[in-house]
Amino acid sequence: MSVGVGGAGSKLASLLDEGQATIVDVSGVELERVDAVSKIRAVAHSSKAQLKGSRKDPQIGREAFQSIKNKALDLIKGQTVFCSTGGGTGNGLCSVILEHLSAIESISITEKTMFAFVVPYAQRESSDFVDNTISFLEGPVSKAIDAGNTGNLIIFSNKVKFERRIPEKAYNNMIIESLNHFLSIPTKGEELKQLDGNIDYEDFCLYKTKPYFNHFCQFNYNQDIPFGKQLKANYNELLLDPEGTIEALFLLELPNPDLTNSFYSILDFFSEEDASPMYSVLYNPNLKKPLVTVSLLYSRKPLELVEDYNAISGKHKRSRVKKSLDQYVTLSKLEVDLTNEAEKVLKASDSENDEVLSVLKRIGKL
Ligand SMILES: Nc1nc2c(ncn2[C@@H]2O[C@H](COP(=O)(O)OP(=O)(O)OP(=O)(O)O)[C@@H](O)[C@H]2O)c(=O)[nH]1
Ligand SMILES: [Mg+2]
Repeated sequence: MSVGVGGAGSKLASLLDEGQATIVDVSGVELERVDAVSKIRAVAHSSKAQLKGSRKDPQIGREAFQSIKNKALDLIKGQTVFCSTGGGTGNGLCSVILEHLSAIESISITEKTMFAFVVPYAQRESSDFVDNTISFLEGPVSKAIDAGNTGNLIIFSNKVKFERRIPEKAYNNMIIESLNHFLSIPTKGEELKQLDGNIDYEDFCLYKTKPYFNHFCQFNYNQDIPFGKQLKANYNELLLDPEGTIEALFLLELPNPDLTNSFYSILDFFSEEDASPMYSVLYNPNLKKPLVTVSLLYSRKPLELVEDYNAISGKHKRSRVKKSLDQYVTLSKLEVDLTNEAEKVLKASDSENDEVLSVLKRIGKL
């Protein structure tokens, strides 16, 4: 069973569990809108928040956590938690949850929680969403990775939603469909005839408890083309790209049992990557072409994680640099590469305007 926290989190959890999820929100209005077996209202100090939620302020979500502390920490054990990183409620409540998990000495495997986050697309969404996301990734998420007390962490991005103008409901369906490709791996093993390898429920559950980022994707596998090339071309566009695989698993479904040895070239690929995967090869007579479902577990340091996120929000950062330049100098007098120079400094540091200013001073433009 999954747990949805905040607006986006609640909708996604409800969709995955077909209305059987538990949802948590400070806004009573948002709780009413979503189907769930259990609805938990976290109480914020201000009455405005009870009506309108945290209004993009994670501090309000953090404060509201106190009212559900014991319930929430119990509820998430062994479950999947969904939240967006941009708003105030999901971000605030999940920040405290992650911090609590990070402070625990160790957590038993059956109590590990998998997290699925939705990050905003900075080129279209508000800069508050972006700033909240960066603090969330740099802070609570990074701490949780270091502590190793979570299960897999999955980062969905709203990039494709905005770029292709996909309605929210349809996009949420895409997210859940893609997640189900991964989650249904052990079920398929029970339904279809096994040809080679095996991933049973225990193996799969253990895999989900590893404290790494999980990138999964599914595509038709052509054994005449190198597997690595196909994998890269078919990375899941709803997720941040993976980096440096630590562990992996794959399920290969074949329309024809004669093709069984085709999985060896997938194993070759992973052995070159130094990650020996768990795998399962099944006969699926309903398919026309071989279908492979792959999951890659990888780790990121805080800075790299934010860089991954910034890679999908480059233009936004650039426009922020431009804004600070506009504020302090007359752009017409500047040389073109000034923005680049300022950007380099921005990349290497956290603070913004002061650094930009000091660079401008250094190169004699102020
Ligand atoms: N994919 C997807 N993204 C959503 C959905 N609802 C909101 N978002 C995104 O989530 C971010 C906003 O977070 P919400 O989940 O609405 O906020 P919240 O956690 O309820 O917090 P507050 O409303 O500020 O109290 C933005 O980046 C939105 O684009 C949804 O149904 N699907
Ligand atoms: Mg909300």
